[in-house]
Amino acid sequence: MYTQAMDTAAREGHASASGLAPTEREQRFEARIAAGEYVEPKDWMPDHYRRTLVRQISQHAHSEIVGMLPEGNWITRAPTLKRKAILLAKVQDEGGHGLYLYAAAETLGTSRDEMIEALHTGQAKYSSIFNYPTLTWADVGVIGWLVDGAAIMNQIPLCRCSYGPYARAMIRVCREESFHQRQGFDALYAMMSQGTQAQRDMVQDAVNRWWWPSLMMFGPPDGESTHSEQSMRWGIKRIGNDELRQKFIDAAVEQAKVLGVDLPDPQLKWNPERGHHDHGAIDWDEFWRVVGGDGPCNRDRLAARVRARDDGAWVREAAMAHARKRAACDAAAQAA
Ligand code: FAQ
Repeated sequence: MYTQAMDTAAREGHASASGLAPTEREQRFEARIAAGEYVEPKDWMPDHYRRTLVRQISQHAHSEIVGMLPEGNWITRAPTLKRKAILLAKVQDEGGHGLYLYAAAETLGTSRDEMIEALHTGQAKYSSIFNYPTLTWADVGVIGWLVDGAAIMNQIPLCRCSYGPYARAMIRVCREESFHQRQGFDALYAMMSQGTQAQRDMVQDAVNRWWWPSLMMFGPPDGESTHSEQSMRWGIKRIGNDELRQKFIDAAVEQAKVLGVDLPDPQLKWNPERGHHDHGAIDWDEFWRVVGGDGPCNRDRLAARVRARDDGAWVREAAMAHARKRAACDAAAQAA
């Protein structure tokens, strides 16, 4: 799907061999960005642009992979065959998204092994949201409705990201995420409209627990965001953290009315002057605590990923041994 461009050193050498002074190269690069052109793997790009993309895309990939764990916890306990089949497909999709994204990041000259090592040693981040537990079946529906809903809101603008492989990966990811959001809403709607009082209470409890962490998915307020300004200038991010969060809140309020659930924010109120909903204060201390590794499930999530890699080592070794044997057989057949 992607051109693998692991030849960073050669490319830098080629660029200086072109005789252009770095500033001229940078000006050309900035002009391409300003003209809305895509940057492709073999194009010259500033190191900082490359590093910013590897950071964001790899963190995004890690989020998809770690994000399989909270819902995966419910595959064996889904209430019906239909819900189980949907959940299996969804969790598999998230794994696929992780793989497209690792492939997109690899085009920038960083191997998947390096990125996974950075995740497992705690140097790379993944979305804070996946450090919360899925206590009931309603949590699975709420992840679809709110977490995938927030992910889509954040990811639609990434389809216009200035880096071509990331933008193209996001188009496919967003199509699948909208199915994910719909299935979550549908599961909740079934419980709210046809369920028992206990089921409706379970949905409300899940919404109460996931609402605020979902708002944190958009990152810190713009004023405290380390990367937003530069990433917006480079067309990596098209819309700031605060604006996206506000769009998500406005959409979710209407959806909550259809579902018949309350959002756990007494200050949530339509403001006709702003044309948006005002909302209560987000607990940024909690956000930074979770991002820093001290959320309810951080240790479990990382331990599960490390264990999966260790347990899968024999499969990778067997696949490599099989590939070597196959290549030797093919070579022998050709020589005969
Ligand atoms: N969690 O300067 P900014 C999904 C970090 S996919 C953890 O504003 P930036 C699908 C940030 O990295 C969900 N860390 O950063 C699914 C930076 O630290 P660094 C993931 C966070 O990059 C659904 C520092 O704070 N989506 O849900 C978070 O400009 C259901 C300062 O922040 C993406 O990754 C956070 N929430 O903006 C799967 C989308 N927020 O790197 C399974 C792509 C911020 O300097 C089930 N990413 N930080 O060490 C983005 O759009 C951006 O990276 C933001 C952050 C908006 C997340």
